[in-house]
Amino acid sequence: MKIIFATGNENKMKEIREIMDDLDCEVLSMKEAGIVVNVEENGETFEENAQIKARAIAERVEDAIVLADDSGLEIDFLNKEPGVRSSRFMGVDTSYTVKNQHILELLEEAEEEQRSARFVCAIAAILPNKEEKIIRATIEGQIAKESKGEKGFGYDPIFYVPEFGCTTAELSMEQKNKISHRGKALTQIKKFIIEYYGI
Ligand code: ITT
Repeated sequence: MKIIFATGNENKMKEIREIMDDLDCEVLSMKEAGIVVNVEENGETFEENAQIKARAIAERVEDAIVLADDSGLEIDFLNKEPGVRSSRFMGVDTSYTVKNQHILELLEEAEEEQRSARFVCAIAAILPNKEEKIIRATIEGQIAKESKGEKGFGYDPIFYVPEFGCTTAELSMEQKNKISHRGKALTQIKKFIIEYYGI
């Protein structure tokens, strides 16, 4: 069985491969599957955008499970921004060093109890028979006082997880996948695929 992941984000792809590693499936990125498509993510929710991406790819393939991830960071102090616009926040070409620094400045006056935030991930799955499933998962945390850690990607250096006493950029990929929004959503999708195909 082939699984095609509808993402152009190499960092997501690394996490996804690790989570799907024990499935008896070939996991391919869009690029590896030879699919070039520019999808406009104009949905208002993570679920809608995940579905838009998955459908755009599923239209172009046969006999494969198509998965898509739409994710982002909701910061309560900023009225849940950047949310679905997380990758477009301050422009897609702006570095995360700059984006993260800007967020730290926006929250400079925020007290600890005002710094709550969460990563959200919606994964859409489309089976070869076109049956669809969408799962949402989150991880709760806080916006850190300063940027820390070199691992992960995107907003990880400013996302502090109180239970671990560090940011998600300080966790190994294995540790992050156990507790993260993406890890939790994909684990549920994996169960769905296993039940469906017995693989
Ligand atoms: P695709 O649409 O091609 O999958 P993308 O990077 O544009 O790639 P999204 O539209 O889902 O993906 O945007 C998600 C953004 O949210 C991502 O670029 C990061 O900035 C942020 N994000 C999501 N998950 C994250 C994580 O685990 N750690 C840090 N930042 C994350």
